[in-house]
Amino acid sequence: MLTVPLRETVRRPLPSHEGLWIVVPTYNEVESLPPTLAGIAGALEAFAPDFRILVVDDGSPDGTGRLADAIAAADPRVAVLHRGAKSGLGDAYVAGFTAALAAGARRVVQMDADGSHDPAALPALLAAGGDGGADVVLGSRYVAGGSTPDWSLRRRALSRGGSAYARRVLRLGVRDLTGGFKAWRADALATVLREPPALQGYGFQIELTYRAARAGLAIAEVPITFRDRTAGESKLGAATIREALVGVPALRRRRRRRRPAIAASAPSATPASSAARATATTATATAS
Ligand SMILES: Nc1nc2c(ncn2[C@@H]2O[C@H](COP(=O)(O)OP(=O)(O)O)[C@@H](O)[C@H]2O)c(=O)[nH]1
Ligand SMILES: [Mg+2]
Repeated sequence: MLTVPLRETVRRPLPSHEGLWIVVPTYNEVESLPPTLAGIAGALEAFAPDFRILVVDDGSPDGTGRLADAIAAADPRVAVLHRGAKSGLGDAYVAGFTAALAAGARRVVQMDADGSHDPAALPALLAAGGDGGADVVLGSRYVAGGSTPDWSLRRRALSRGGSAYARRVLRLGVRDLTGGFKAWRADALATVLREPPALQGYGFQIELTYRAARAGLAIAEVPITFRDRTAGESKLGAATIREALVGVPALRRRRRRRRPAIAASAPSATPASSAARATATTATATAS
């Protein structure tokens, strides 16, 4: 049994599982969470039935955390990480990723709880990665076959523009940089988490993919259909967009400043187990 190392996390042992973990962050998703969890279980039943789901809840006032506990009590494949307060999507993901890696994850999928990320795409995401496949697979709205059918032209232009901006500033070939439906090999995820990420919302999604590209990891994009949530409200608002606009150029500047240290110390590939230990240690150190 391993204990989640972050200070703001309720200290609870997370049962170890050396396999697939799906990390689902929640803030006020009481209506959306049950169908999302059921959808994940249904989609993986035939393809990868030995999975675990980690819900990372930031003390949702609407009771999402309590509901997740009730679901977890009835289903041993579901675990819940409770954080004391909402401190951003990036922080929630780092806590969830760290816990999943410490529990022995070999593959980690990140996905939203609000129904926008269709669990039916999980087999395709997983099939494109892992042994013999890419290190990180992105569910992509902006490759052939991907779509956002519920969005207005304005919303599409904003999202596409956001990805195009980050692609140009960071000189990446990836089409969908702001999405949050990704499947990671554990060692790749540990590599990008070696240092605490700087950004939280859309910027966090961009930052991790940028780090993967800089580390020389193989990135694949598979098409997804991104639907609008049907319940609850979006938590990623204008402030998150502003953070990304300012923060993305800073990612390049930060990298230029750190280049000598990175070149001297970082191997391009790290075994999963030692990388996971390094990540857990980093989280402990930064939280204390
Ligand atoms: N734990 C946690 N989850 C969050 C936070 N912000 C957003 N989320 C979750 O992250 C996912 C994506 O957020 P959402 O509001 O749907 O973003 P949008 O789709 O870009 O509007 C959803 O499952 C949210 O509940 C946060 O600060 N903490
Ligand atoms: Mg959403």
